[in-house]
Amino acid sequence: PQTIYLSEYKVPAYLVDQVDLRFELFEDGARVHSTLTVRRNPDSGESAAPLFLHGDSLQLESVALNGSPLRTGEFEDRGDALVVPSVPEKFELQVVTWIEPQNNTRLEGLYKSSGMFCTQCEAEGFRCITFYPDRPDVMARFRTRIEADKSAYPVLLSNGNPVDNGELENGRHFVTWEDPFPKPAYLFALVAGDLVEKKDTFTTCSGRNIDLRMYVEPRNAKKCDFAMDALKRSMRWDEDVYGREYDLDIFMIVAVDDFNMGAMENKGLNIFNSSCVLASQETATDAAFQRIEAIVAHEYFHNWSGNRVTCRDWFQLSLKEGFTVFRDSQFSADMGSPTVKRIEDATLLRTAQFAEDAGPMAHPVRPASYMEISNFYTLTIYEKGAEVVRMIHNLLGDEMFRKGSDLYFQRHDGQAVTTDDFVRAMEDASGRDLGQFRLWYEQAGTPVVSVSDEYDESSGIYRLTVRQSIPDTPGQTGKKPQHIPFALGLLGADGQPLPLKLSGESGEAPLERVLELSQAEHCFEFEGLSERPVPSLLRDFSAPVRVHYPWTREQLLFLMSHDPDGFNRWDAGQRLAVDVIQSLVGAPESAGVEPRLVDAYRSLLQDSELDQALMAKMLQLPSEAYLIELAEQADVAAIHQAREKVLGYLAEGLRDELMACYRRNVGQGDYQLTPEAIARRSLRNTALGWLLHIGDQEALALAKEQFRGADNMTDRLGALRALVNSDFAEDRTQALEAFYKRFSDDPQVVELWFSVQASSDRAGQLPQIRQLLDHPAFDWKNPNKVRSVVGAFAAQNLAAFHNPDGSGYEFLAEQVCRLDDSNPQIAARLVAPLTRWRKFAPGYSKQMKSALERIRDKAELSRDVYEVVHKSLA
Ligand code: B3K
Ligand code: ZN
Repeated sequence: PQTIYLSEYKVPAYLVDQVDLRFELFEDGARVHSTLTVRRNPDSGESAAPLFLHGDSLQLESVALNGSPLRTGEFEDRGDALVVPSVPEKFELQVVTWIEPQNNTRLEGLYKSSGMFCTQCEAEGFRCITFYPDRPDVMARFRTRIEADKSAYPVLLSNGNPVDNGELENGRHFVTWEDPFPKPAYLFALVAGDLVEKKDTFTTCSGRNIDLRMYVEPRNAKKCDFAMDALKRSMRWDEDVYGREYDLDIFMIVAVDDFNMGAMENKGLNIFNSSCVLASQETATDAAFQRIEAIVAHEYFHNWSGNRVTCRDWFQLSLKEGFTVFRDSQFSADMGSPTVKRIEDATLLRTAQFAEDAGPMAHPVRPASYMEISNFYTLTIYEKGAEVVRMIHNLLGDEMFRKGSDLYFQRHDGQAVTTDDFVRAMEDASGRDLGQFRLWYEQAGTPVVSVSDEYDESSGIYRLTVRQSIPDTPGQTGKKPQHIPFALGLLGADGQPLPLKLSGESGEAPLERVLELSQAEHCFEFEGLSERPVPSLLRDFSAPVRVHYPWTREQLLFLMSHDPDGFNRWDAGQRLAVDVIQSLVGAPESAGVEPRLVDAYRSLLQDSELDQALMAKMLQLPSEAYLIELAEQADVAAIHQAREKVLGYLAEGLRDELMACYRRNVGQGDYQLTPEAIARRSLRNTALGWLLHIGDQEALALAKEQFRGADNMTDRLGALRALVNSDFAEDRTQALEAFYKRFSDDPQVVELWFSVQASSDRAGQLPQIRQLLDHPAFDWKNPNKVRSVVGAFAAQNLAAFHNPDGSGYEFLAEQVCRLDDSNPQIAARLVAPLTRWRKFAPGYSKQMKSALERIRDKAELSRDVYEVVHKSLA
């Protein structure tokens, strides 16, 4: 496959002003009539360039230019492109293609999902529908007429506003849609199906009434309310916080079962993976509700950050994704607990994005090259990209940042632009120089910030030396220092915050400050300190970096109970737990667990003043995945054992406190989704899980009771998970059977049922995983099912996946090869756990590598899998 380079970007030779589409949908295929109004791009130097249109898996039926059919020789059908060597300055091109949505298993372009037609065009799916300049800097107005059998497909949807409809012969009908906003083809969408309609309305800040619609299969009609409300909250929030009003008269959301990703922001017609939009108290966990709220908001926010202002090319993907993830994280923080949201975001970043940034697929937030763009919808583009925008926000402050975003939207409305344009708008609005800051977009790798300190009692000066370094990544060495906002505070022995007065400063000293790092090394001198302070570093995770400081366990225990920064309070607990677990990795069985850890968790459990949502987070031990990420040469079995040992020791030592915590937090009153109620459920289910982990009989009885009597999925699944991860084998089997029986007709709950087993080292050993693949509810064509078994096994059931005999790797290689033919995007994502082979102890890494080689040697590897496997082996 070919590599595409940012440095080779050229403006399009031709622009499209108008696209007229007519879809004839049938059971054995679809005919697509396209009329493009094209003109030569005045900004392109090439005057006699051929017209080049992308295509993929299309059967060309006819081409005409200004109404005259083109003859052989006047155009070239290259399979992946249609080329017309000679065209006038301005013209109309008519192209008719035939496609087979019913056989489309890649789920790109137009395909069928449980009997309905739907589309996914980002990034390059539109070329699977018709020949087109399928690049985001070509923006056109779309008019779309859909024709289909009326009884099978009563609902026909596309972007924009409906402008016409009517009856046709043979029981067919049509609807025509017109989207007044010019857009790139990746935002095109079409849906046809037998769907029920949920209606609502929203009045915008300027008083316009917007029709809100959700379209779902009839069996899901009762699962729409939460998403609809979340949509209205998002619309209001974007007006209040960013001054962004919705622009069409109608906004639609459709749920489909077969979808490669979470959801898609098509203009006016968002399409969602069912699991990211449908929810009810009985079937969705708290985590699912929160995910749905965040994704509904994310897709809605794209209407401005992505659709009105879009990307010039796919190297700029983080322009819309990083900014929109930042926006949705602000929204979620406002809707719930800001500290908990920050903890969750940082956990994902530190566990998964740092791992990506340290692996063979590491790339900058604005990559310089790619083979397959689908492989670049990554944690780096999304999550690190959001952190980069967050840092700009923190450097500029709320008000200047808002001025910058206003300028960005106003200056670039209707344009396809670059991350540099975004930064420039922020600079122009605020007057700040973000020159060095731009390196965050260009350099890959996670900066390491190493801090050392000394205190001079006689002068009262505390000296902090801060060094940054950025590790080499594939194709990038010798990196320059970056601009890092580094928030910190200093605590006195009594737990009080101390003033941060830099030498030579006058006036009142703040109790917290953001140091701006720009050089490889800085030395900061704080004066007027009568005691040696304990530093609280990188507060609220002010930059996506690794911080190294030689904290003692004493200091971590102190910060865990005294740091006024909630994030760092949690982080101190994590660092302490990591330190304790790491010291036991590979240690003899007789090695003891740090007793102060039990004491710390005991005070936590007894702290009635602590925010319960924070407490719930603080009780979670660092995950195996995070411990692996932190290790030099990960020995998975040893890490697993050490973590289990600590968990068992804590649960034994805190048995009574955990039982009390459970009883204190059992359900009272109605199911609510407030941070407090969510925290209570989290606390009781954590307590239950720990107690079952040590085989507590009383807890077993409570778990069974909760499992049977729960009025919501969080508690039912919490009890199920605790049972599944316990050694009560018989109760585990019974609960799994009962759960399946109860929910077998709900695909989303069945996915939960699959993943609870696949991610458990008790219920998810390889032979059991193979049985799940043979289960009648499993379906290779449905990405959610594949993710809930194969994905959960490889990413969450680490002890089983990394079985020292290599069977887990072999298994994954086998499934990747199987999926590569039907759905390359999903196959390429599943490879990820193997790509980190260099990170593991030799016994593991050798076998991981040979599993990768097995995939590499498969015949006719897709471009998606090819890129990931070859880069990982390089
Ligand atoms: N923009 C889409 C992602 C599409 C991915 C296509 N491979 C979802 C989102 O980020 O909102
Ligand atoms: Zn997005």
